[in-house]
Amino acid sequence: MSAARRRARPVVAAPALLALAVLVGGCGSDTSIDAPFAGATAELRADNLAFEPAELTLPAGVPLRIVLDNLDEGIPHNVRVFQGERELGKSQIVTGPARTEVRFGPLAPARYQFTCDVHPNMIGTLVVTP
Ligand SMILES: [Cu+2]
Repeated sequence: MSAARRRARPVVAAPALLALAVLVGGCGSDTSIDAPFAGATAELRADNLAFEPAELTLPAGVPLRIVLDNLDEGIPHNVRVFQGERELGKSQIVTGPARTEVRFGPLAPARYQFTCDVHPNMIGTLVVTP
């Protein structure tokens, strides 16, 4: 009886370990840029400690994505999208040259902001149009 219980334990534990491995793998990788995306994408560069362009335009009512191309060699950047105090999404911090992305939305037409968590002086405006 007790032997059967002991054998049963790993069977119970295995799915939990597998789920954990998938979770950790998903957080650590940044392969989602190449994954299919049904929505609108804006391309953004981090160049010489500034966002280029400083203003992005995306449409309302669809899933949104900003792909950040960090051109600053050896310098970490990311992009975080927010409206007032509300964070709408943020990418991983990547050290250039490297790319990352943030997916968020859909959003209502308005002006939103984006920044870099490493360099709060890097700021930009996202205009979501009707
Ligand atoms: Cu930065």
